[in-house]
Amino acid sequence: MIVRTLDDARRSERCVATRNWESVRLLLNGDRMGFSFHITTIYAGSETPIWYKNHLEAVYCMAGEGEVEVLADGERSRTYVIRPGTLYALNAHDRHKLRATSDLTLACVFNPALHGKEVHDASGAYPLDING
Ligand code: 9YT
Repeated sequence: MIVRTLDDARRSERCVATRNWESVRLLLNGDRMGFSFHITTIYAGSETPIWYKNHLEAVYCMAGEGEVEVLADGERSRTYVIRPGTLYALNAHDRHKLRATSDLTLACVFNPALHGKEVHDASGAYPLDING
């Protein structure tokens, strides 16, 4: 069994921060669960373009408020409000923009699992394999 706390993980290498967000990666590829599990804070006022070409992600909002705009080529974009209790799943590797009105606290699951150090590349993706 694996037992970890958010506080301990936040003080460890499992915490990765960028200009727009901080993510505490509680379960990673090395844990051999088949997915990774993160508690992510998206900072108030930020807008993050994301396009997970190599991963599927499910996101559940626990606190805060914001919106996700799904950008489909050749189609009109759609915008969904995110508030506590909302789940969105990027089941089609959907290109999207994530905006936070207030700090958003999100539980995120990635398949395949992240290795640990990933940050978005110029297109908004994470690479499939990195050392970390
Ligand atoms: C919702 C989302 O994808 N935010 C970016 C960070 C990501 N959750 C991560 O790497 O943990």
